[in-house]
Amino acid sequence: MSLLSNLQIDGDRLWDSLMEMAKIGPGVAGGNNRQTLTDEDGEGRKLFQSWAEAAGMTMGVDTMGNMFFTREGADPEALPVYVGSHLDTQPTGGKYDGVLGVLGALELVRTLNDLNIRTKHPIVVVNWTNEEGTRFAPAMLASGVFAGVHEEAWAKDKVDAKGKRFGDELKRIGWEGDEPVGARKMKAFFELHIEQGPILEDEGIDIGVVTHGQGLYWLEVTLTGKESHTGSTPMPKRRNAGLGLARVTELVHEVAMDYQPSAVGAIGHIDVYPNSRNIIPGRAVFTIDIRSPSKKTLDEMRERIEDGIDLIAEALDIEASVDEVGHFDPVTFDPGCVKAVRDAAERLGYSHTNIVSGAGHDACWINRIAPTAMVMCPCVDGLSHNEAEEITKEWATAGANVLMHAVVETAGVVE
Ligand code: HGY
Ligand code: MN
Ligand code: MN
Repeated sequence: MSLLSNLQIDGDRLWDSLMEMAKIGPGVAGGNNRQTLTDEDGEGRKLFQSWAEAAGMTMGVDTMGNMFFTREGADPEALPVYVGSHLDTQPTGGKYDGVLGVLGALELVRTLNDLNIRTKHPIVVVNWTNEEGTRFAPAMLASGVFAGVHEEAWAKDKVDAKGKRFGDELKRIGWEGDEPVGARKMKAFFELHIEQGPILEDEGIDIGVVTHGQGLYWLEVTLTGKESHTGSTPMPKRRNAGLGLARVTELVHEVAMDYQPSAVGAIGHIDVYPNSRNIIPGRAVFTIDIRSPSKKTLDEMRERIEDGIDLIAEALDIEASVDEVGHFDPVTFDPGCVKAVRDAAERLGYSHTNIVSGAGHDACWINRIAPTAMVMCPCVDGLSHNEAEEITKEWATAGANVLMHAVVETAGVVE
């Protein structure tokens, strides 16, 4: 690698691409609302395709809309090194969550082109469909199908809040490809992502070497009571699903607090019916999001919460049902790929530390079928899933440099 020890990406070009992509599906407060399979997602895909093809790569799209751009290697038979992330955003998302990983991968190819560097293994840049899981649950849906965790038909039947079906929306925006999903084989997969937490910035560290990812459950709860008049229904006669929601919200928080410092728990998605000022809520539908780096803790939390929901339902004379709508166990990334990331950070002189990913990523599923690792860069105040999400050009550049070195190291340079 001595030949390439000072190999560096063009940070200005990466930053310009990030700002260009951020113009598509703007939010209302400076971030993005480019939710999966919307017209804005389709537009972002087209822009990314134009850039990737301008960088001499050829596109393949699978039946889940996952986009793959190949930069040929000297040995076409050699398994490619895949690198990428996701372009879809939360409804009040930032400009960098996922996008930095896709455009950082594009930038490394642009840099190799500039310097006429050939690798032995091909390099494939990826945009995974529906990483966020906000419009169609669960998160990391298309990478999950690719990794054989979900059935394609099951995924395509997922519907959004308006009853629109994933498969129909994918067709509607014109991004249902013909490649069988999961047919592609990988030598390795690397993903660059913002930390989405405060550790790197607080400790003044440039690079997170992601050794593990915490596990997650998404539990959709339906509490059914009885609509009735908020004025004339005596308190003892109420069957208040809204009160049940409040108590479960507190329960989730308390259980998570019992497993500090690492466990987390919250309820982010909430629908209350009929949501009228003077009707006692008859139904509450909401999703519990609990996570922990320990499978034992995660399962214990789930059990305690489900038992607690039963007690709350009984006390309030309401019915409760719990559906698992998302789950993955804690992930240990490939030591060889993790070492390539750490060696790259060292070679480039960046401060770095091992870190466990708090958020889920496509890499968590791909890790099941190919050696995988992630690179993280800091984000301002650790904030993400908020339109105010911010990073610096220096952080983006450092992350993309480490990503490039790890990928090139793994793909092998042809002298
Ligand atoms: O939920 C997650 O961790 C990811 O942002 N989809
Ligand atoms: Mn993400
Ligand atoms: Mn996200």
